[in-house]
Order: sequence, then C-alpha cells, then structure tokens
Amino acid sequence: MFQMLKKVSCVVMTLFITAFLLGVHQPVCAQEKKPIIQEPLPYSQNALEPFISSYTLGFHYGKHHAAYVDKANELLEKSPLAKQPVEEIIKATAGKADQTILFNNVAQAWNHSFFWKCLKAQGGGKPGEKLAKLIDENFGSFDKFKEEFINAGKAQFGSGWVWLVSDGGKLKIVKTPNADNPIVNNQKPLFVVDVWEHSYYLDYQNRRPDYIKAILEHLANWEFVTSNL
Ligand code: MN3
Repeated sequence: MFQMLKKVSCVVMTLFITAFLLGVHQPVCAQEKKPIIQEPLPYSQNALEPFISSYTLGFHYGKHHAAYVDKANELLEKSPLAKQPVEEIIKATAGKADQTILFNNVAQAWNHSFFWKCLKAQGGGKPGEKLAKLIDENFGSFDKFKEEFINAGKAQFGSGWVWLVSDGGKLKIVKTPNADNPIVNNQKPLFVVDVWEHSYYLDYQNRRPDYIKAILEHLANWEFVTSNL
C-alpha cells in the first residue's frame, strides 16, 4: 500500500513538473497582459550614435515612452475600450473632450512604437527602387522630399510629429501637434519623426532641422517604410 502511494505521488509530481515546464501556468500570465505593450527597442540603446545618443534614447524610450504606456494602461483599467486594438482606441477617443488624456497617452504609445521601427543603424540616404520611384512621382525628387520634410518639421510649432503618409494612394507629408496621429484622418502612416524637444534637445539643443536631416541621411529605415505601403 505504502509503495503504491509512493508511486502515485511520484507520478503526480512528475506530471506537475512537466506541466510547469511546458508552460501550463501561461494562462495566469495571459490574464495579466496589459492592453498596451512597450515592445523592446529593435536595436541596442547606442546603435543610433552619433546621430541619436544613447543618453537621449535611454531617456526617450525608458522614461518618456514608458510613461505614456504606463499611464495608458492605468486609464484603460477603467475603460470599456481596453480590449480593442490600439488603433481602434485611438480612433474612438480622438477629438472627444472627455477622452483627451486617454487619447494622448494611447496615441503617444503608438507613435513612439512606430517611430522606433522607422529608424535603424546605417539607414537613411536614398531609399530602394520602389519607394524612391513613388517619392519621385509625388515630390519631384528625393532631395525635394527631404527639403519639404525638414521644412514641415521646422514649421511644426511646439511639440508634435512629422509624417510621410499614404492618403488614398498619394504620398503626402503631414505634421501633427502633440499626440495627434494621421490614422484619425484615414491616412496611412508610412514614416514618422518625433519632433518633441525631448527627442533631440540633449543632442541638438534648438537645432531641430539638423536632427531631422540626420535621421533622413543616416537613420531612416526605408525597408520598414516600404513595408508599410
Ligand atoms: Mn517622444
């Protein structure tokens, strides 16, 4: 009898350990999953140097972006929108006076996550054939596009973002203030540069155009931009 009990408890223990190792405990983790996730940076914190310093990226990703994600998740705990995809939460809260804080934090979480993917080490310069052709068709030449993009960033008064979007198949440069995002206007974001001061001030001080130029010439991930077409 004792031997049998020993055998049974051994089998139960083995099953328990196997289940644990196989990840049967996963549903508990899944329940804790937050509506907004801050994905890891797609490169190391110093990968974009010397154009964006590790110091700037550490603050920008680790403090600014993280704060938007945390605040968005905190606000979504009490919101029926929590289970919606992030883009739907942005559209549902845009322009609604009683949802401004939620919109700002969710949109800023999305905008930053998109911005990181628009950058890479040894990027920038003229894009590949497909995107280069579209840029030529819509802006005349890559140099004209670059000039127009930098000027839009310069002209954005205060905080905001400069985007390359597809608007019904036509490529356009648009600037948005604060957390605003072109998906609210049914435009498809292809590329973005964050022009909030926190994104460049430690490295460029007031020279915002130099920061945008450095991104276009050295960091833009045109493969990612092309994949958004
Ligand atoms: Mn930012």
